[in-house]
Amino acid sequence: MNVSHEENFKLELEGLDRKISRLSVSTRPEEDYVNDLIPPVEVEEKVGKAGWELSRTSDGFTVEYSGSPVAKFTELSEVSSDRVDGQNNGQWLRLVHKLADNSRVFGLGEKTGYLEKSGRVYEMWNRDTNGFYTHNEDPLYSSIPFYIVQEEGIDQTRNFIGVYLHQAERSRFNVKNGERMDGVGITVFSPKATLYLIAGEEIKQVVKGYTRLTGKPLLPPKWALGYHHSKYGAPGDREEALKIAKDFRRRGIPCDALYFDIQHMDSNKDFTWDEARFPEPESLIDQLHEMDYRVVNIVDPGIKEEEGYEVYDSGKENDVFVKDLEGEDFSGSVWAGFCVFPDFIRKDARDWWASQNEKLLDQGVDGIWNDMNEPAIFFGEKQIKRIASELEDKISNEDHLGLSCKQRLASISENNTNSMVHESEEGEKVDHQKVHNLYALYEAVATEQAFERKRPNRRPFILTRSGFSGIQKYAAKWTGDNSSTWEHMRMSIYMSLNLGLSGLPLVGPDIGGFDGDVEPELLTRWIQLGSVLPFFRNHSSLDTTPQEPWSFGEKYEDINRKYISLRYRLLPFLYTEFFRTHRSGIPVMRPLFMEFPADEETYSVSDQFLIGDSMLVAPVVERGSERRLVYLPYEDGNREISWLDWWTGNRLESGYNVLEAPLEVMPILVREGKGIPYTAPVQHTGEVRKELNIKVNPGSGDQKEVQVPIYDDDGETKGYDQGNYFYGEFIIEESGEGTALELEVKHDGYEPFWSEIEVINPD
Ligand code: MIG
Repeated sequence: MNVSHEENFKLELEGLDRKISRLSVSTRPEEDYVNDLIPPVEVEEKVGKAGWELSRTSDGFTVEYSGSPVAKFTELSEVSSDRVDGQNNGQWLRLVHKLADNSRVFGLGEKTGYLEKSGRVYEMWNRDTNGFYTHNEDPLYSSIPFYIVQEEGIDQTRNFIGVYLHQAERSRFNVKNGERMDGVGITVFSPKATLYLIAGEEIKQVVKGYTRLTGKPLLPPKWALGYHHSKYGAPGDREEALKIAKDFRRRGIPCDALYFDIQHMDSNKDFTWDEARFPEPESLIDQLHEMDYRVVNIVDPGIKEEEGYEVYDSGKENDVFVKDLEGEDFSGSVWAGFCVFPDFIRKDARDWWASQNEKLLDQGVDGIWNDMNEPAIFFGEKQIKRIASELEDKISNEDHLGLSCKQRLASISENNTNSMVHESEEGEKVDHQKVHNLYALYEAVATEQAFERKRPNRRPFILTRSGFSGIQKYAAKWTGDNSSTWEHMRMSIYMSLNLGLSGLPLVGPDIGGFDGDVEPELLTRWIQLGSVLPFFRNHSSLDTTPQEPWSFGEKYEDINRKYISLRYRLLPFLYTEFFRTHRSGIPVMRPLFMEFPADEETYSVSDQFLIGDSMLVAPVVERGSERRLVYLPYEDGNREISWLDWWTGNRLESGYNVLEAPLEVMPILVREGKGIPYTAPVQHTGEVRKELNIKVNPGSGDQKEVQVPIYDDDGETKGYDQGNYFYGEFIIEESGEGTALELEVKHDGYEPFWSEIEVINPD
């Protein structure tokens, strides 16, 4: 290992505004980084230094804002090593963001584990685990190199600092490991590091700042917030598709979207349908539309190498595929067999990809589901041939295959994208390492382009597995191949919260679990949880026990129906929250400490959460459990407030409470001073009820006024961008004379859905 020190670096600090600055650290400053393909930040550059200063210290440097330290860095070094990572021999840039002992670290995107991130190393490298993942698996499908530090601040106030590493290369974050690491160790496989520092008095401001840099989250079409149903392997044919569709309606279980996984294709080839099983797909989609369903089709990036397959031929002709080291099309094995991969980094390849996706939109498909886009490849064709011949050599020269062979075989999937070579817009070669983490992001850009061309005034729906910072502008994300275990259900809470904290709010797990057979109780508890998660899709793997809401008999079906219906009843609330998130970047699903930062106890609660700032949810995550210990936060750190039980109308007080939670109950509480707008049940988001209920908790104290925000628009078009939406706030006052309701209209560009309002105050 060979280390060069700080003196050899160029350091630059630029203030973008009062809250955000950019710190650039580089070696070989003369180098021209033409291959930087990461999308630029969205905040205008060089707004002016505005009080930001960089000062050298004996062991590093400090970033200051108007004379007060914001972040301290040490151990700036360039590490050239072949030990840091077998695949990336060469120069790693390293520095340590020093933190005080009592600091906390949050964020880092799609990560397992508790919300507070100390004690582990997290890697940014989009990766498919080839099957379900474990509780401490790392890395996973997407990369968001952004973390948030909470530290006692300079003015004795609590301070939050966000750090966004604006580099797409492989990077690692070693977070507070006792004496071994007294801060966040940042290592990036690049000769430079660009870090955005985002200061805020509250964590919300930091997340907001991060989404100013990387883009505000999309406003989903209303149907994307309904219940979605999916299974790998099903529907296997046209009849089964129609049967599932009818079953939901017949049983009165609401549902908005049905998914077609790879089984719908002809031999797993993108943009095809198996003609025998799915004749006339347009007419099938029409029929599903008539029953008020939306259809979402899976698309994998790998294109089967097969002459005569239109998509392959056209891609070949347009020369859009990623190359290998020899300059030929890179070939790797995935579901369809040996495949080639569009070079989404290039604009012409994206245009081409958009035109392929347009075919699905022409058939009437409503949403596109991007799987395998890390990209996940089982093995490269040349890679496996090389290994095979090596092994053959060994077999003929030795009588047994040793450890090195075993390791070589084990590393196949880790190394399979190593020999991919991309091309920049200027036609220069770009090493895959530099753009690996951007592959799915640029695929989403291309997919959105197809929607833009075909349905310019409609909001697109893209569901992605992989992604990078910025993906929140384009896609919803699910958390990949989990399994049907209680542990995974718990993990799905932390992971969804963590993604929200990292600027990606429209997220959710495979409800019921992907891998393995679900048990009835787990499915029900998970559907309860899903009913309030931002993205609510039931999905499971091939040949696993069916996990339809009715799969386990009436007792479970009734409870499942109740919670899927609850989802739909809550849509006025959820949709309002999504609009607010779209504007602010502050996630819909929030950890307790985001709303109650002064209440110390909230920092240790990972399995409860808030929707918006008003609804607290405490899902039951233990098998056989019929009670739930629930922590209800104090306002401002110590002010006791009342919390309204959604189901019983009882009022509880701040602190620990034990709630009855038999199988049909997932505890939900309404914060004092807040209210939740909801409607009567519907079967899909297109069905509109004219009554609006508002469940309020005016509390018992002096504060008797409740403010309830409400948003509505047509749910489909981009008209909201031109002002075609309604936004207002109900002001509800409780007094001896009864309930007074007022609607303060803040934006009046759309006729909202209700004609009757009922305030429900359980007292
Ligand atoms: O592992 O398309 O994560 O949701 O059902 C197989 C089949 C590839 C992985 C996805 C999963 C999907 C499955 N895919």
